[in-house]
Amino acid sequence: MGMPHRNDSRVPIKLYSWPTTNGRRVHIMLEELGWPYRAHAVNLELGEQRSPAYTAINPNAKIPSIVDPSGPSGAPITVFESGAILLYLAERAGRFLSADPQVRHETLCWFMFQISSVGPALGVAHHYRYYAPETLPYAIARSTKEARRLYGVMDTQLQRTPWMCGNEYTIADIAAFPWLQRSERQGIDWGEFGALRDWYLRVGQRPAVQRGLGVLGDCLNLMPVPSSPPAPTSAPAPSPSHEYRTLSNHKPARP
Ligand SMILES: N[C@@H](CCC(=O)N[C@@H](CS)C(=O)NCC(=O)O)C(=O)O
Repeated sequence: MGMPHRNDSRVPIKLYSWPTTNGRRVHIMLEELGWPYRAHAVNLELGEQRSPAYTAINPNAKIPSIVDPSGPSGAPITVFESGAILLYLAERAGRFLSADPQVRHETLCWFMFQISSVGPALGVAHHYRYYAPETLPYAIARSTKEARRLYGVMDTQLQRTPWMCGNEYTIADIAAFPWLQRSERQGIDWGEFGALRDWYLRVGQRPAVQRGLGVLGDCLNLMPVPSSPPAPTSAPAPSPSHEYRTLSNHKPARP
């Protein structure tokens, strides 16, 4: 039996996130669904992801997470890991993942490829090329080679199909898009990947994707720049009045 669809569109989902690649996967999905949600900023620059209040939601101390007050059994459910969240929302909505068993499993191959290969590998290239405090030629060469190989796998697929898996836009497309937004930090020349570039431009034109990219976007401008990176063990205690700063100027999606 499949997951019961979520019919109670009056109850907003709580989103705990920050405008990063993995966060944006979920921001885009929520905007695609058009369900009401409330976005709570977990300020990664201040180490809020390591606060006890947040690790009670996500024991892995990373964004994104959601709390759906109206879970499949009617009780609230907490879901963390961007892949698990996309799958949860797709199943609750009956959208962006076909119910046809053959198509569903073909789509899950491309979805899992995004979650387990593309995201982590592009993240590593991004790190060594952009954030590493020292230049490590071997790490840069190896991670860039793998990033280019993965772009090639996606480009070959998109020469055959309009979307990441077949004729429909699915969670495999949503999982991929935000990571490819950082191509310049991954050593990628889009000229080598024409079919993927066309797909990228098509996804980027979707109104829900554009709205998703704006979710919590003001955080990056409003946030105070800390003088030094937060120490791993000294996360700030959550404020007693509200555990997460909810941006007053963030407008939740329309139901
Ligand atoms: N596998 C996790 C990865 C999540 C992740 O790495 N999130 C990053 C932001 S994109 C994060 O929270 N970083 C903060 C930290 O590592 O302390 C997912 O897909 O949700």
